[in-house]
Amino acid sequence: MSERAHFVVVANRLPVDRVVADDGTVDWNTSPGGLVTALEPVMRREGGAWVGWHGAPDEEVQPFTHDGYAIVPVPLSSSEFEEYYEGFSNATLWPLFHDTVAFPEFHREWWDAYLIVNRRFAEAAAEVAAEGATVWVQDYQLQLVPRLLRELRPDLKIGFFLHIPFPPVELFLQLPWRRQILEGLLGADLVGFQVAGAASNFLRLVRLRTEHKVERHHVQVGDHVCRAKSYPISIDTEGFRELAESPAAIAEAEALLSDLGHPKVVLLGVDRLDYTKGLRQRIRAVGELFAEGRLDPAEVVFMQVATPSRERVEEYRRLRDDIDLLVGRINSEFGGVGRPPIVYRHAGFPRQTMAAMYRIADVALVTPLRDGMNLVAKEYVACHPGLDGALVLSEFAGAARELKQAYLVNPYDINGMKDVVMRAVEDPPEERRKRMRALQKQVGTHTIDAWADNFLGDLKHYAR
Ligand code: ADQ
Repeated sequence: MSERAHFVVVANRLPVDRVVADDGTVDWNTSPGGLVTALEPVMRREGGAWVGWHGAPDEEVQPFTHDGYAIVPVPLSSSEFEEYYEGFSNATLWPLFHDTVAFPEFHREWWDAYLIVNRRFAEAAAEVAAEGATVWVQDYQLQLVPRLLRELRPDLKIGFFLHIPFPPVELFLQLPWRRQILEGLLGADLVGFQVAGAASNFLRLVRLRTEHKVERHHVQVGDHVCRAKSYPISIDTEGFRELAESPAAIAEAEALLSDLGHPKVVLLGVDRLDYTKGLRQRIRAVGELFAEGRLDPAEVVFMQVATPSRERVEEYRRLRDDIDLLVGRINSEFGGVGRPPIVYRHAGFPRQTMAAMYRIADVALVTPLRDGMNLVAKEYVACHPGLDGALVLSEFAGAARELKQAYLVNPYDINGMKDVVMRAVEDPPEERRKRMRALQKQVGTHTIDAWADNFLGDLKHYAR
């Protein structure tokens, strides 16, 4: 690739998936997702490049152009995939940054791989970025990149956004490589977090554990200033709304309702199958409501869909088995002869099917134990422009900071959660509509485009 890019995104994964046709020809499809949709217009406008892994270990793929911007694949070996991605990213950082809801594992070889891979990403970005370009690094897999990149290319404007929570000081300090991670992030001109509390956790750590001078949200790092602020991510609200109102989604919703036997009440859970999402607690709570007769299995169905995720990591395998067991037990005890009270699918679905499911759900149960933001909560709201529907939302999701009129729950408090679910089911329509109206307003005005514009606007302003 001869031309250099003025806007570079660096993320663990590329925004494209490889598809091989029957005749062997290779093509790349844009992977669905809000981030890609939001950043593509900026990419095209500014002559962009996306640096990331293409998803196949032990394979080199040459850079190419896709939809008007450059795709720059970074190779990973199988052992790097195991140690940098499954290991350090997903079995050390992920649980540690989510309040240690699972036990984080610390292995020195994993750290070594994390460092090597972060350096490779930084080098790839340094090579493709034009003089003075803006580079936006994404997420916990690449926290060392800002500093490594600044060392290579001090002319760049470097932004970083963390999609997951940033833990409180007491937990972060467990990390043997805590100092390197902090310095890695401080290489950026702007570090964005989902919520204000995460930015203050970070600043508090910088104050306690480094010698850099901190003043409000500024840190003086050598001759540059790093700022830490919150930028709550959102969704393509209008896109979801239109999809949910489309004839195809409406038809799909009706077919779904008929498959379910036209229940009076549909409860819905939609998650990646991850132990942070609070599935065990949620299923137990709903199971008890069925057991106690507070929900009638003849009238109420709980539909839970869970996308397969990180299936080679031990904790995730255990979770999958636990959920299968829990759902099976409840269904065998409380089901009639017709459909079971819990309809559970371990699968991913196309966006239109998601919109159909959101549409028919009278109550969405979004009850993570800890979540950076949680987009499902916002997608559900976007799909209820008619103001029907009710959102039960964990206090521990970043989204709870904005969606204050949801039915908020503490997912660790099973009895409390059961009462709130019942309230969401039984509240008079006016109360439900009042809440949904407020949620609609929030999600309607705070979209993913606004999120990207705010972050990039601030980055350009600060990094002059
Ligand atoms: P995730 O942990 O993946 O994201 P979330 O924000 O809920 O969590 O996003 C999940 C996405 O996957 C949603 O867009 C949802 O529609 C989709 N999805 C879930 N189950 C699905 C299924 N069965 N079929 C198809 N699609 C499904 C991380 C952080 C979050 C943060 C986001 C964005 O953990 O806290 O909100 O990044 O920053």
